[in-house]
Formats: sequence, C-alpha cells, structure tokens
Amino acid sequence: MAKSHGCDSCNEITGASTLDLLNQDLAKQVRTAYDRLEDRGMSACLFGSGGTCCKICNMGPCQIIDGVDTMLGICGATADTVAARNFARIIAAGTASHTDHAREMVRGFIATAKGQTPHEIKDIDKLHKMAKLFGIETEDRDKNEIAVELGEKALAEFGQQESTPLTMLKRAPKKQQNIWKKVGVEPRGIDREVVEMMHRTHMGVDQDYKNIMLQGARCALADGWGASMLSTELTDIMFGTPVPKRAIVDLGCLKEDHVNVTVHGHEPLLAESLCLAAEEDDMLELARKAGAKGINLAGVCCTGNEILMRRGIPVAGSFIQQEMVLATGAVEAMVVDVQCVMQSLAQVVKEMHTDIITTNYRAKMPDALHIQFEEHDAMNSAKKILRQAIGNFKKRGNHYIPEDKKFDVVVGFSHETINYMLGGRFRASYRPLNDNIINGRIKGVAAIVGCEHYKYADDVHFKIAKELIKNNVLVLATGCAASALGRRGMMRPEAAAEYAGPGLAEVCETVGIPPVLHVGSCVDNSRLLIALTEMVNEGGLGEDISELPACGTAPLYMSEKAVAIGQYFVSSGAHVVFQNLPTSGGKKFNDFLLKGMTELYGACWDVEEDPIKLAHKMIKAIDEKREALGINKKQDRILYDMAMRRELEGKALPGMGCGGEGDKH
Ligand code: BF8
Repeated sequence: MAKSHGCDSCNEITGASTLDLLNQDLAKQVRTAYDRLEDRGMSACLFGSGGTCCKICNMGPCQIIDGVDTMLGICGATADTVAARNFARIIAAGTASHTDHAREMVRGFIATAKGQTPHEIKDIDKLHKMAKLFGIETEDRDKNEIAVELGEKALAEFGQQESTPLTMLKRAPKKQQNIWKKVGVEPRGIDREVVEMMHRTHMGVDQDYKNIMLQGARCALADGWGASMLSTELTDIMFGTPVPKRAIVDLGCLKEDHVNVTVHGHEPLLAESLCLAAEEDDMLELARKAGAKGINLAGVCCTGNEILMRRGIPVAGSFIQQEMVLATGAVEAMVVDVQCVMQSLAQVVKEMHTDIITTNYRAKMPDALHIQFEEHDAMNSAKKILRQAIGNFKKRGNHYIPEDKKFDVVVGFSHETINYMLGGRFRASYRPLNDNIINGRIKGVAAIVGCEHYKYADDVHFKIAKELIKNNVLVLATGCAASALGRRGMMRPEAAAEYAGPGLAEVCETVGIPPVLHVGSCVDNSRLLIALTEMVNEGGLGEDISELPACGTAPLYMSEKAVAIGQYFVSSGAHVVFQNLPTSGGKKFNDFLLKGMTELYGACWDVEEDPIKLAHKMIKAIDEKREALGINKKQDRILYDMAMRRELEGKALPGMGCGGEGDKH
C-alpha cells in the first residue's frame, strides 16, 4: 500500500471497500482526511483536548492548568469552570443543530398538511397518538386539519417561554419525570434552553460547574425529549413509520449503468422529494436519453439512514466514507444539505465530472453548485437537481465501483416495530423482550450510536458490537455507527448464529431478526428513549430508565450533536461510555461527569478508548443493574420448547423468521 492516504500500514483502515478503493490509481490522486490528518503533523493541543482553553472573552485565550495558581484565567476562572463552560457549549451547539433540523421538519410537516408539498400525512395512527398527547381533538376531523393543529402546537414548543415543561416529557416514565422536576432540569422551551446555555457560559455569568451542568442537562433534554423526538415522530407521520426492510449498504451499491445521485446531510424533506422525482417518467426518460438505464439514488450519513429506514434505499457510505463515495469517480452529483458535510468534497471532485450541489441557504460551500431546495416547490427543485446530475452522466470519466463490496442488511426497527416484532401484531408489547431479559436469555440492551472519525480504527463499532452480542446483549444502533455495523454484516439475521451468545441467538433466530437492530438516524436516538420507556412501562425491570439493564456508547464521537445525545441519555438515567471527553483538564468537573451525576440522574458518563474494554464496561454496567433488580442469578438456560417457539414464531415479521401469511402488517 502506498504511503498516501495516511495509510502506511493501514492499521486504522480495515473496511474492505475503503481499502479496495484506496488501492485504485484514481483514488490515489485524491487527498482525503487520512492524508490531511497525517500532513498536519501535530498532535491535538492538550488544553483543547482537556477542555481548559478559554476563548470566551478577548482577555485570553487563556490556557488553564488545574491546581496551578499562576495558570488561572485572567478573570480568575478555574479549570473546572472553563471545562464545564466549554462542555456545556458543545451541548448547546449539538442541541441547536438538532433543533434547527427539527424546526425545518415541523415546518415541512405543516406545509404538507396544508397540501403545499408533494408529500402526504401517511401514518394516521401515529398522528392520532401525537394529537392526543398535545390535547388535540381527533374525532370526525380530517387528517390534514389535525396535522395542521399538531404542527402548529409543535412549532410553538420551540419558542415557548413559560415554565410549562415540554409536552413530550409526559411520555417518560412517571418516576423519571419526578426526577427531572426534583433536580430542576425540565426543559421549558426548546430554543430558550440553548439561548440560556449560551448566556450562562458567557464571561462572568455562571461560575459553578455543577450549576452550569444543570442547564447542560436541561438543554440536552430539550434536544432528546423535545426537538429530536418531535422531528422523528412528525417525520414518521409524514413519510411513514419505518418497518423492517431488506436493503444494501456500502460503496458497491453504486451502479455502472445508472446515473448515480448521492444524498448527503440530514433533513429528509429534500431526500424524500428526490426519491419521488427520480421515479417520474420525464426524469427516467431523460436519464435514458443520456444513455443510462435509470437513476440510482443512494444515501450518505444520516440522510442515508432516513431513506434507508423508510424506503430501503441503499447507503453508499457513512461519515468517514463521504470522500470515498466521490473518489469512485462514478457519482454524477452529491446533493447535500446540512451537518457533517466536509468542506473537502468540492476539492475531491475538482478534476471529475461530479457536481457537489448545495441545496440549503444555511449551508453553502466554495466551489460547489447551489440549487436552492424550495419546500413549497419541492418537485421542481428536485427535478432541477436531477437534471443537473443526468447531464453529467455522459461526462463520466475514469471510475471504479467496488461492485462486490456491499452488504445485505435488514433495517427499519422503529420502537413500534420492536414492539410488534416481539409481541406480535395483535398483541404488541415489550413483554417478551422484558421476559427474555428477566430469564437471562438476553442480558440487556446496548445502544451503539453516533459518529466515526479518522483518529481511531474504523472497526471499533464492530469490535464492540461483537463483544456485546457474544455476551447476549441485544444491540440497537443509529447514525453512522449503524452504517458501520451494517458494513460488517451485523444487520443480517444470520449474524445471530455467527456472532451472538446462545441466549440472544436463540431469540433472534426464533423471531428472525439480526442481533444488531438499525433504529435510524442520529435524530432517531429519540426512538431509543421511547423504547427504554416502553421497557420500564412493561414492568419487571424497575420504575425508571436508570434501573434498566441498558447502556449506551458513541465510541467514535466526532460531532457536538453526539455530546448533546450523550448528555440527554445520562440525564434520562442511561449510563453512557465515550472514547474520550474534552473535560479531563478540570479534575473536579471531570469527576462530577464520571461519578457525581449518578446522584442526580442514577447514571453518569464513562470513558474508555479500548473497544473491548469499552464493551466490558458496558456489560459490567448492565450486570450491575441486573444484580440490583435481583435477576442476575445464574440460571439453567431454558431452551425454547416447541410450544414456546410456536408462540414467538407467530409474531415474526413477514419475510423474516417464520411469521407466515397471517401476520402481515
Ligand atoms: O447526525 S452520526 S457523523 S452523520 S453527527 Fe454526523 Fe455523527 Fe454521522 Fe448524522 Ni450523527
């Protein structure tokens, strides 16, 4: 392997498609993040990494050293205060990103209900459930009328100023709600919590790290139980709640004889419109005239996860593969909106026929083409984008598609799916999951979520998941972590027999599910909050989330959003392990995150770089909960007898397991 791509021995790159591509002459001409990481030639600043570089006012920047009196901030700020302020601002930025995404989805939802978009209100059942939660009358009312009222009430939650907690908090277990009330962290309005967080971390305001983190928790909760949950649910109502689907992931999903259009970013309004437009006769005719057999849409990052979950559209790549997707030379256009889009993309395609098309006024890029996506004229916007891509097909030059590098996946595990998958369509319930946890077949539930980045090996998610499922822990995955696990074959039902411990394998094989379930995009981590709540409500596993044998990790966190997600899980009672946190420079503050928070929420943060040790920290956390619940006694493994199998098999999903015709949904 050549020295290029920061890949001397390729220790950090193990993904088969990436290695294959980087070995091609075409890709060797492209500068990727691996090259930039190596070329930078300097390690990360210790003050920045430890969270003690303060650049909040212009007296500094001040580098603080904990315990050294001469190295306080000029204002006297201590390492703990500075680390807490910086950490809280990361949460605020992450929350703002999810919030702004969610607001766009709610606006799109209202426009859809008013008939101003090509979409429609699809999931009436969920519409009614959400309407009930918001106190909206549904009887004898048209679905669009209900949806307009729901959308407007949801939109009001962003700007809400009063001290009424956000509506979605009511979905949490009662005890959880009481904890938040007692600690004083119930979010009041979504935007308000971000603004207050930024204010409280301004120079000379909140100087008590514990108090700063009360607002940090409130801000993060406004993300998880507020913005993200609204986004997930309203998007489901509009585009359909995901149900299990077979699909493929990885670079091999690009097609030689099709116009390849990749959709990268986060807000699915654009991607859904492209999906509709790509099926229209005039677009297909245009593609054929250009010499292509059709239009092949493929996703990247979380937009990819959104259309994968709902439509089974393939994911070409996740965060660390975005440059690789382009380096194939086989993509006619990469259409981007907001978040996690690297500025290098336009440079990667400089000598290629590919257009990088920005589509959102909030996110433009030098050297890219901008075609504004107008939600009120969505089809025309989408067609304009597709026309541009089709026009490039004939110009495709040297290219290489690693065609054999793709994996089958089964995706679409919304919390509703998990519900009827294990409980059966006519008796949807988390009971069988809880029972299997109580009887020890399944040790517990782990979430592997969040990003990827270039500083660690690309098989970290895989190693963690393998260790967890070997120990009978059911894994739920979202975001780029989910794509990474899909690329390692962990989302095929057969993965249960290959990797899972006997108890988990037995349950997975009986129901016909993979041992790693794809739950969606990063915003869809809110689905995990609801799944955990359902487990509590089902009974037998404690009264709040902190009592459940459950644990989460974002082992390759890159984005600020991952920290907001981590904090809303911790504040909701779930133990969370990251590879590192930018807080180690403030000892007392760091200890507070890693231990002290437990007193408030029954859960705290944890850090561990080694993937196997990280998995075992998660298993230990799960075992401790089992111990506390009194269900950790060594039990003789009870094999399913025929009657028990028949009982569960009757609940399997169509096309998976042995559900048969009778259980179609
Ligand atoms: O929201 S997992 S790298 S794409 S931030 Fe970004 Fe991280 Fe991927 Fe999606 Ni989430």
